[in-house]
Amino acid sequence: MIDGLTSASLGKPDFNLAIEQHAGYVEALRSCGLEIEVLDPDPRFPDSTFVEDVALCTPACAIVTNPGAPSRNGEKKAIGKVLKSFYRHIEIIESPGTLDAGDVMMAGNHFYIGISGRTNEEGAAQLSVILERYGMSSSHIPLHRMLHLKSGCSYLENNNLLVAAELLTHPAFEAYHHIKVDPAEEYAANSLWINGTVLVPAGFPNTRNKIEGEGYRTITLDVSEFQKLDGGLSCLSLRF
Ligand code: CIR
Repeated sequence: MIDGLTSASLGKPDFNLAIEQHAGYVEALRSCGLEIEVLDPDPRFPDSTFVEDVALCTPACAIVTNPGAPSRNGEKKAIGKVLKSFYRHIEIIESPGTLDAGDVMMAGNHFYIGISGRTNEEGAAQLSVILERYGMSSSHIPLHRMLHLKSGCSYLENNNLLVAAELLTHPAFEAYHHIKVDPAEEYAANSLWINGTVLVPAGFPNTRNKIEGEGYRTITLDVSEFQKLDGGLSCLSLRF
């Protein structure tokens, strides 16, 4: 992972510390009641720890994506095999469509799809058609500055949206109650709701306080080594 893609200017990750932080993440998910399957490392792909990007897991089907970064595209092969043991229906996004599932936020039966440097219009359109076939709806959100849609927002269920930066005033999210993330804490916009508890990255106390102020229990996790590669809490797992 020390060779992973990054725009963060935070230096190279410390591999051993990353392993420790990852173990803490797995433990936190487990403590929220999840059953965990930890995949083998794939040294061919330095960004493959960000497993969220290569598949979208919905209640009805899994969709293997077509990751937009050339160095990550090959990650999709291995995930298809893993998902076969969990899903009867597996769909795929095909070129020229590209899609990273970090650009997809699920809110009930509706999916928001960011159009980003990784996810193009064609990829988003393919995903919308697939979702519709399984009775789910979607809308597209063009992004200007963010790596992925979920770099700037997280749905915390109960109509609560944790939201930052360019998405704060986006009309698509008007109906949600906004929990606003300060510009200095933007990284914490990627927090993770699991069975009523919210996992929040360490070092962003205002955001954690705001989330707790809405009545959620939180778990704070240090994921500094993943932040160095632009990755957040949601990116490190597929949840279904
Ligand atoms: C990348 O640039 O693809 C990785 N270094 C970070 C991916 C983060 N994933 C996510 O936001 N879902």
